Amino acid sequence: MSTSPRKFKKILIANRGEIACRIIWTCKEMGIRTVAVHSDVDRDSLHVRFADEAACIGPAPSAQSYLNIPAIISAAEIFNVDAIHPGYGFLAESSYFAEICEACNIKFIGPRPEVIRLMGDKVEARRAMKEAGLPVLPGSSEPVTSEEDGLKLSRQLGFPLIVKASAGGGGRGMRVVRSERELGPALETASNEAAAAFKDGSVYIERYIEQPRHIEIQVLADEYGNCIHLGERECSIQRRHQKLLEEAPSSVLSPELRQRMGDASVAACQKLGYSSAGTIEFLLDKDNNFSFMEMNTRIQVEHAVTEMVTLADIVRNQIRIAEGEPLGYTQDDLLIVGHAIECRINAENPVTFAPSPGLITAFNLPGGPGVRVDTYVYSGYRVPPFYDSLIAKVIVHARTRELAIARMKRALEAMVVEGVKTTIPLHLKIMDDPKFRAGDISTGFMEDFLAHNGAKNGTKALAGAR
Ligand code: MV4
Repeated sequence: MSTSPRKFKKILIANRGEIACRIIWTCKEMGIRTVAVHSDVDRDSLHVRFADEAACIGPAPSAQSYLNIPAIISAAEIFNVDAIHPGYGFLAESSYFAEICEACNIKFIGPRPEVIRLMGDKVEARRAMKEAGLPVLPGSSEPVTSEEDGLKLSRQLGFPLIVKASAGGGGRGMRVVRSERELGPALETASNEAAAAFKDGSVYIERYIEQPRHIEIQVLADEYGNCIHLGERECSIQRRHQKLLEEAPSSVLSPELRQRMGDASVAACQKLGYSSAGTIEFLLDKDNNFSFMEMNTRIQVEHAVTEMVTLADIVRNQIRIAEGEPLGYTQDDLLIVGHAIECRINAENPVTFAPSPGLITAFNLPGGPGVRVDTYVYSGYRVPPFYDSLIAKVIVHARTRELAIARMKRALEAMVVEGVKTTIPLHLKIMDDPKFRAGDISTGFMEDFLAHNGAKNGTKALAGAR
């Protein structure tokens, strides 16, 4: 293996919030200096205080700050950084931004721009992953451009089907179709939604899986073709395509199925020439058949549960890989120990999910054995209304799932956030839910849960939870 041609002395973090802090923590441990960038309203965020240097890159709206490529590159040039870590969201999956970094001789901490672009086009990603040996759901190999083409395809596939936006992801521009007469209108509305949201109205069709589980495999790949997986995350508990809590490992994956999904993911990444951390999302049907859904080419919010059960530092690995270091260990070096759960603490009304920005008047973090909190807020901090409402992640690790649930309950009970509403009461209710406790979950879980505990029926149960 060749020795490292690059060594980073200074990294700019092109992000905000808890993930910016998370990246800075690892940089400190690695002896790498950090540059924070921030908008006008983020001056008092912890990522600005923790970084060695900081630059204001624009006003509050992210289009003028955290998405402002010229301002970010200018800061990178002025502070003379070696690399940029994009975090998640914002520019993390912009192949254009990755290309600009490259052109400016600043290392983008992530995969090659071509791979980011490929995975951003869901029709192309399906094709590439199928070719690379991953099971994909029966469906179209090209965008569907007419009702006629759609009907032809539906006669091969049968119903139900799903129409998805090729430029989509995260659930926008999707329509489930249960009969021939629904197909035309579904193609039309999905395409219009996609055109409005992504400036690209291309849509495609797949067989629809009812109540699947969302299981994703974390991979790490270096620039020399070495690749390993760090097992799976169970991400089925979400509402409107926003994940609420994640776990590792999944209670339904046998060691044998984990190995099959992991090995297939690793082989696919090697065929793609993937490098850096990445996540392959799968749908798991009732019979535990897995199918490729999407690949995320960034670090994810929920990476922490994988870190807990593997003892890996995923950010550190991303940085080492970007420096040109070989991975340095193999699949056999990896052990998955115990069970981890992450609850996303959002500044939101736990019943209506309406954002609840404002001044945090009191804040206490839980601690004790097996508890990790990733956050960027503190008592006296004002949560701005301009960005994502995630203010903290509470992650617990314990020997078993049952112990992890007990640990999460006592951690959430010890956590104090006053001044803004949070999703803590919702998570406490989920921890007590019999189906959740039995591991009986799917992507339909939250809908059922909210029908019993949510705005319509159980408002009091949730509102009174604290
Ligand atoms: C599906 C599906 C069932 N069958 N595709 C939702 C987000 C986007 N990434 C893809 N999604 C889905 N695709 C087929 N062929 C069900 C979903 C889906 C879903 C997936 C993961 C987590 C939560 C979900 C909630 C509703 C629908």
